[in-house]
Amino acid sequence: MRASRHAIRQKTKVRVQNKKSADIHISGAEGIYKKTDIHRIVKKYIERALSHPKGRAEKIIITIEEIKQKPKEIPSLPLTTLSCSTPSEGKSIIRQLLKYTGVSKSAIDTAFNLIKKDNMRGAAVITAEKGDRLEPDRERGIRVSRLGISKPLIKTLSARLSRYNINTDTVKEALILASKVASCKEIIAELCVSDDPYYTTGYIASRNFGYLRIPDIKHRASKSGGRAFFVNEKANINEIINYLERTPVIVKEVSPCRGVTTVDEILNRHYK
Ligand code: PML
Repeated sequence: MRASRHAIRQKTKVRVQNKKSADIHISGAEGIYKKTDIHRIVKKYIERALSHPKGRAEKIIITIEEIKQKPKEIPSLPLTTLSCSTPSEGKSIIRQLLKYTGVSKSAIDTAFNLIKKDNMRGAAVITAEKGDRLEPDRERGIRVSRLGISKPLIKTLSARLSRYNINTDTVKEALILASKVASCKEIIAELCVSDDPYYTTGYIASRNFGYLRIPDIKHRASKSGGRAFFVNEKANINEIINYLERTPVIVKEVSPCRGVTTVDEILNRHYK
């Protein structure tokens, strides 16, 4: 589901480059479901688009596609929340962690500059060393699609997140998406800041340290946000796009979810 509203009507200051970018993204949702669940899920998606904190959607596009290929099965990334209380602390945590995964300062700067703007659509693909962007259509970016979690496991995940009071669709959907992204061999790490002005928790994720939530990564009411995938210098962008946008992937195992910890504890656990 993709829900949007027209920029001009909302009187929101956006950089209108062409007709396509005149729409403000309100909400997006994806999933792999059994046929019998379709009606329930479509209703849930429509309700979400019509009552979103970013505003009521004026256009809702729902695509339902039969998947013939057996989905690839992956585990979810282990989830932890980092102790962080200001955007500048969040940025410094991100720099520290990404440095350990081999992402250069210039690649991180490219990602922060993109996320700072409030008109980013899909994810950017950035090479970890030189900081070059690889997506063929920079305005559209990459849209991670065909992903889900098996029905019995959604209950397991909900129960684990409930222990830390974070059992929300936003956390579950972001974790499932990050788990698919991390299962792409060419991707070293992901950085995500929500474009929802009222959602100030972001994350960084990688196969090395899992899914690390970063509270207060941006100031409240800030419209900036976006996703960046850091990849090997010689990564094949077509293979990445084919995997992220078209290969069905389903979470078949839930990894541990932990409470709040510090960045030093993560670095000690994974890199010392
Ligand atoms: C989004 O807006 O969908 C991104 C949310 C990222 C963080 C989710 C979390 O709280 O873990």
